[in-house]
Amino acid sequence: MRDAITSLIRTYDITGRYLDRDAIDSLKSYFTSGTARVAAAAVINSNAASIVKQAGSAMFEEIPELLRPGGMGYTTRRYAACLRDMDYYLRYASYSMVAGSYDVLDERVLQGLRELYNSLGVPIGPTVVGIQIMKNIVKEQVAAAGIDASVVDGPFDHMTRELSETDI
Ligand SMILES: CCC1=C(C)/C(=C/C2=NC(=C\c3[nH]c(/C=C4\NC(=O)[C@H](C)[C@H]4CC)c(C)c3CCC(=O)O)/C(CCC(=O)O)=C2C)NC1=O
Repeated sequence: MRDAITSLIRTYDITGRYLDRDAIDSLKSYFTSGTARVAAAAVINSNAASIVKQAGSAMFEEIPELLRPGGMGYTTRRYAACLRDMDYYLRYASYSMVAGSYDVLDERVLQGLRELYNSLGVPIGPTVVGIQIMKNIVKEQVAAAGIDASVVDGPFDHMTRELSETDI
């Protein structure tokens, strides 16, 4: 599992290069956005339970078929499993935001997730809707705390992109 800095150093070390202009620019942007990324993570941390609950309700409201017999939100067990998954997505998104890297998401969350959901019969489309709703709730709260909310997009959009990608 790597953060922005360890990834960068690894890339340069492999070819034995000093940190060039590009490297310095990306380090600068990592440090410049650092305060906002950490502050946004703190907002997530203090509101995680309500963010997950709110995003889950909004997703089920938008896609009510999920709650009908045969749907993947039907029965309290499935409903709870879904919210638990949403909680994973939120928590790992906060790690990724702080790390300035998607590596933690790729390694801990996304690897094999599509295959798993397919084998369980959990639909990907609604999951992506849920992740995007959660992103918007987080952005609102982060902006309301006076923090630059643009730091929130990356991890949620990365999960969405990776989940949506279809195999040939
Ligand atoms: C940290 C990495 C990690 C992830 C991501 C993870 C996901 C994960 N979600 C699961 C199940 C599940 N996930 C859902 C999710 C949903 N139902 C819906 O209607 C929605 C579309 C969606 C929520 C957004 C459901 C319903 C199940 C239970 C499926 C079943 O057993 O019938 C399972 C099967 C085992 C279990 O039920 O606990 C795993 C492993 N586990 C992990 O360790």
